[in-house]
Amino acid sequence: MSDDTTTHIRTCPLCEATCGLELSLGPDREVKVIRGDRDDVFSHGFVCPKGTTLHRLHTDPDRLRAPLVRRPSGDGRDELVEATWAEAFEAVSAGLGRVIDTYGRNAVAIYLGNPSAHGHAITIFGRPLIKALGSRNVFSASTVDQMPKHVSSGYMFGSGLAIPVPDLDRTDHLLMLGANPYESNGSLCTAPDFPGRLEAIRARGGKVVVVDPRRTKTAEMADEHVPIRPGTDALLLVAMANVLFAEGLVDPGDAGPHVSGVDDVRAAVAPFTPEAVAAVTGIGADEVRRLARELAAAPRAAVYGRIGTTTVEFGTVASWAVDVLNTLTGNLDRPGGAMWPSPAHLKARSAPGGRGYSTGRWRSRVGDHPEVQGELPVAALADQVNTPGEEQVRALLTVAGNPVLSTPHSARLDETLDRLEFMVCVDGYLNETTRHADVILPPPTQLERSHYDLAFYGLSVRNIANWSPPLYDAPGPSEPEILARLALIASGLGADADPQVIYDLTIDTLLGDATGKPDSPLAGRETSELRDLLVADDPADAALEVMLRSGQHGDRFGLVPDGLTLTKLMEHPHGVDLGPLVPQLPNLLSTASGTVELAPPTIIADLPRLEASIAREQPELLLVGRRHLRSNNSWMHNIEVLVKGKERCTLQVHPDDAARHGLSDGTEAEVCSRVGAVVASVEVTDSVAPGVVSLPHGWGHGVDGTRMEVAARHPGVNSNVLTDPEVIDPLSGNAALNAIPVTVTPAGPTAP
Ligand SMILES: Nc1nc2c(c(=O)[nH]1)N[C@H]1C(S)=C(S)[C@@H](COP(=O)(O)OP(=O)(O)OC[C@H]3O[C@@H](n4cnc5c(=O)[nH]c(N)nc54)[C@H](O)[C@@H]3O)O[C@H]1N2
Ligand SMILES: Nc1nc2c(c(=O)[nH]1)N[C@H]1C(S)=C(S)[C@@H](COP(=O)(O)OP(=O)(O)OC[C@H]3O[C@@H](n4cnc5c(=O)[nH]c(N)nc54)[C@H](O)[C@@H]3O)O[C@H]1N2
Ligand code: SF4
Ligand SMILES: [Mo]
Repeated sequence: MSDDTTTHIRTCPLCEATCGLELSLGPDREVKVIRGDRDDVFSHGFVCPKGTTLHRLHTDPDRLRAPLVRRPSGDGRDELVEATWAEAFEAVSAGLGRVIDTYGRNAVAIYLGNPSAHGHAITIFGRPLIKALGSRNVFSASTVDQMPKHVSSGYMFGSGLAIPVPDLDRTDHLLMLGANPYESNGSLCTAPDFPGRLEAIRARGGKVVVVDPRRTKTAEMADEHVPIRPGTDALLLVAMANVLFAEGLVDPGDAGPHVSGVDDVRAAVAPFTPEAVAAVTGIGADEVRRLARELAAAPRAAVYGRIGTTTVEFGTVASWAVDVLNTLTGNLDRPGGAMWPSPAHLKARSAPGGRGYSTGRWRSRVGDHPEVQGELPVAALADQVNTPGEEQVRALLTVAGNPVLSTPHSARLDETLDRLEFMVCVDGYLNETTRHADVILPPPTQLERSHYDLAFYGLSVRNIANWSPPLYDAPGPSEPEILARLALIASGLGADADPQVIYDLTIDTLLGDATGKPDSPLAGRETSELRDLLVADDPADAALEVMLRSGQHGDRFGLVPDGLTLTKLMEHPHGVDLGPLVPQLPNLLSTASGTVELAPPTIIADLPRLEASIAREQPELLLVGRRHLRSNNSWMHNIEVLVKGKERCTLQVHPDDAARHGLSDGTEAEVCSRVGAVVASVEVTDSVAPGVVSLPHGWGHGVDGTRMEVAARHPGVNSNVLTDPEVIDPLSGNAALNAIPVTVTPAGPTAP
C-alpha cells in the first residue's frame, strides 16, 4: 500500500455473507466512507448498514485500547484498571497457573464466541490454545446456534463439517425454514446479497417458500409463507418425507447409488402422517401434502433450515430431515439442489469411506452431557461452576464471546461468573460478560488485521477465495499472538515464552499433514523446503498459505503453475472466483459405509421422542427470537448509527393475544418463563402468528460496570433471561432458544 492510496478493499468480517467493502480514505488514511465493492467477485457491490460502519468499531471511544487488570481499589473493593501487556500476561499466568495447579486442567473452561469464526486468526490459533488447556470444559457459540447441523451432517455424511448448502443461484424451488436472510444475510449458507439471490429465483420462474411463525421480510417477499407453530419443524419435515414415500415420489437420482438406509427412513417416518402432525404444527394435512409434492416435482429444489430449526429441542432431527428431503427428492449433490462447496483451504478426498461420526468421547461432569465436536453444551456451563465436587470449574477464558447475553438462563450465568476464582477475556469491550473478568486482553480491530473466511468459504454457494490485508498496523499484539501466549501460559511455560513456538508448531503440523500421507499430492516433499517458499509474515497468514497452496485449488508449492497461492490473492483484492459448486459424491463421504447414511441409528432413535411431543399439552404462548439488519448479536449496539431511531427491542404480540391479555401498543408487559422474567415494551403486530410472541436477543445492556456508553442508552432487555437451560436438543447439546413457553401480563404504570 503506498501513501497516495485513497481506497482500501477488504472483506466485511461481521456476518457470514463475506461482502467486499471499498473504504475511501482521507489524507491521514482515516476512513471517510465505506461502500460495497462493486468489483468483488462474489458480492458485486452489495453491502448492508453494518458493513458501512465497520470503521466505527475502530474509532469507537469505548473500545479498549489497552488490557484491563483487576486491582484492589483501596476501598476494599477492586476495579478493572489499564495495565501494560506484560503486566496483563503476568496476571493471566498467575491466575490461570494457580487454578490449574490447585484443581487440575478441567477446572478451566473456555468459551469461544461467534466472531471466532469470522476470520482465520482464531480459527487457526484457537486450536493450539484449546489443546494447551487440556480441559474437557470447552464451550462455544455452536451450542446456541448450529450444532444440530454438525451432528446430522456428521452421522449422514461422516464429518460434522460436511454441511450441504442450498445452491441458490441455480435452484428452481427453495423451501426455507426458520431463516430470515433479509435481516441476517444468511447463515450456514454464505451468499452475499442473499435477498437478491432469492429474488433471482423468482425472476427465473422459480418458487420460494418460507416456513416461519413470523411474517418476516423474507416471508413477505416469498411466493408463499407457511406460518408454523414454533418448535415443530421436525414434525413438518418428517411428515413431508412420509408423503414422499406414501405417494411414490422418492427418487434419489444420481446420488441413489451412494445412499443407504432409504427403507429404514420409510419405516421410521411411517407414524408421521400429515394428519398426525397437522394440529400440532398448525399446518393442514393437505398443505403438508402439497408442500411435499411441489418439492418433489420441482426440476431442481433445495430445502434449507436455519436458526428456527436448529435452536430448538428437536434440532438434530429437524436438521437431518432437511437433508433427508433433499436426498429423497434427488436434490442432494446436484446443481440447483443441496451441494457441498470445495473450499480452497481443504484437500480433496480421493475415495469415499472413513471412520464415521461419533459423539460422547467424554461427558460433562454435571448433567452427563456428551461431548459433541469437542465441546459441551454452553447451556450447562453454569452448572459446571456451581456444582461442588472434584473438577468443578473455577476459571473461565472467553474469546470473542458475550455469553451473559447470548446463552440460556443468563441471569444465573451472570451471578455464576462472580463465583469464579479467575476469568480472562480476549475482547475489545468492557461488556456484560467481560465486566466479570480479572484480565481483559483487547485484540486489534477489524482494520488492524488481515482477513480470510476460513469457515464461511466452506459453506458458500460459490467457491471463492478472498484475502484482505490489514489497513493499519496494530499497536498491540495480534490476535494470534494473544492466543499463542495464552497457550504457552496454559502449558506452564509462563508469560514470557516465545509465541514463535506455537506458530512453528502450527505451521509444521499443517506442512506435515500436506506431505505426510502417501496419497497426498505433496507426498515426499521436505517440509523445510516448503516452509522456505512461504511469503506470509503474519503467522495466521502463513498457516493459511500452507492450507491454500496444498489445498484442492492450490499451486502445490509450484507443481500447478496456475494454482492458488496467497500471492495470487494479494494480487486480487476483489477475490478469486473458483466457480460454481460441483458434485462431490461419493468421495466426500467419510462414513464407515462410504455411503450417505440416511437412517443413522442415533437419530432414528430420537423419533419416538418426537412422536411423543405430538400429544403434549400446548402452552398458550411461545416465545421466538428475531434478528434486525442493524444488530449483530450482542455486540454492535455501541455504534450510534446502528441503534438510533425507533426502539427495536420490543415484544411483538399478535392483536388477538394482546386483546386477551390486556396489552396495547407501547405499553409494558412482563414476560415470564420457567426460569425468569423481563419487562419489555409491547409492539402489537399481526406479523407474529397468534400464540407466538417475539423478542430479539443480544440486548440487555443496562447493567453496571460496563463501558459502552451508546449501548447503555439503548439497553433493551435480555431475552436469554427467559430461555431454559434444561431444554436442550439431547443429540447435539444445542440450547432451545425458540419455542419457549411464556406468560405475558401488563406491567409498569399502565398495569391495572
Ligand atoms: N435468545 C437467543 N439467543 C441467541 C441467539 C438467538 O437467536 N436467540 N443466537 C445465538 C447465536 S446464533 C450466536 S452465534 C450467539 C452469539 O453470541 P456470542 O458468541 O456471545 O457472540 P456475540 O454476541 O457476537 O459477542 C461477540 C463478542 O466478541 C467481541 N468481539 C468482536 N469481534 C472480536 C474479535 O475479532 N476478537 C475478539 N477476541 N473479540 C471480538 C465482542 O466485543 C463481543 O463481546 O448468540 C446466540 N444467542
Ligand atoms: N443483522 C444481523 N445479521 C446476523 C446476525 C444478527 O444478529 N444480526 N446474526 C448472525 C448469526 S450469528 C446467525 S447464526 C445468523 C442466523 O440467521 P437466520 O437463521 O436467518 O436467523 P434469524 O434472522 O434469527 O431467523 C430465524 C427465523 O426463525 C424463525 N423461527 C423461530 N422459531 C422458529 C421455529 O420453530 N420454526 C421456524 N420455521 N422458524 C422459527 C424466527 O421467526 C426468525 O424469523 O444470522 C447472522 N446474521
Ligand atoms: S451483509 Fe454481512 S458481510 Fe455484508 S456488509 Fe452486511 S454485515 Fe458485512
Ligand atoms: Mo450464530
